[in-house]
Amino acid sequence: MIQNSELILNPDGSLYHINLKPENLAHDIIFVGDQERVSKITNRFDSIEFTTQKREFKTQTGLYKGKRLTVISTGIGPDNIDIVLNELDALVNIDLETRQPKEKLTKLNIVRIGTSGSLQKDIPVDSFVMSEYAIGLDNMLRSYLIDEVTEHDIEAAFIQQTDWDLRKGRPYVIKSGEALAVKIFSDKMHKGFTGTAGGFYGPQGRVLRLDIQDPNLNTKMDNFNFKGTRMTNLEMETAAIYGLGKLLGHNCLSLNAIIANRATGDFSKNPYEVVEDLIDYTLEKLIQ
Ligand code: R1P
Repeated sequence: MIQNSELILNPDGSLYHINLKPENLAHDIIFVGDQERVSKITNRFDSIEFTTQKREFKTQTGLYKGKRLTVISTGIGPDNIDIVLNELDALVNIDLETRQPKEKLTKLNIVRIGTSGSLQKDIPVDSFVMSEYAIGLDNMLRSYLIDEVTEHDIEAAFIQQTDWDLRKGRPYVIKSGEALAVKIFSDKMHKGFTGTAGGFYGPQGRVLRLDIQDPNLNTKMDNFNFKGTRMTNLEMETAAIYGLGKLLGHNCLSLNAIIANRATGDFSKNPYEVVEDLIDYTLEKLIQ
């Protein structure tokens, strides 16, 4: 039995941070970072059956062209992904009455619709990237037993090519699940190798007033190449979603609208429009 201190429920029986009960959740789920993006997606729904919000975690469940979907905002960063994915998994794979894991695994389909900065000139602003691989530079996943789900060769090449200082922790590489990638990929997207940073400024090489540990890290990441695979973009959630999703047995895929290009210095003239386009694209793919 999982103790009350470990699996925390609110007085109404919902999960502690996400405020959801099992009946509030569809098994096809869209993650967004920004809580304002939830209604941008559900505005397109035929109907909304449920809405809740606690802190940055806003959730709406409803029907889009007859398909039941849940949209949830995770806020920023891998630490929030740890909360959201564990609590969503508990909703379907732990009996909240007996506090025991269920015998039969329920797999969730989870697609992130995010925003990101490109590292490569030929992946311009206003394009879409589907992360085929993600590299976590953040350490969150290393609290779990991850050796079975990580890509050791790419990890080792990254550490060697970027001269990565292991005092910052050991980066981990995770491949996306096949099932959703096959369903959602098209020639409208770039396949990507996405870096997930544990912060926005120093961890992504931005210098404001503080010197950073490796001022050349971004150039090294731009030039990283493993058997033709280049790093395409940087954001703050994908590797954590892929890692926890694999460990817990869910199908996860991360899509990013490119709103900045760190190689050219460009920023999208209309970042909202490219996100709207990615929302339309993803919803149509999900109902096929
Ligand atoms: C940083 O501004 C945030 O934007 C990106 C990063 O991953 C980080 O969460 O994604 P979202 O727009 O999905 O939040």
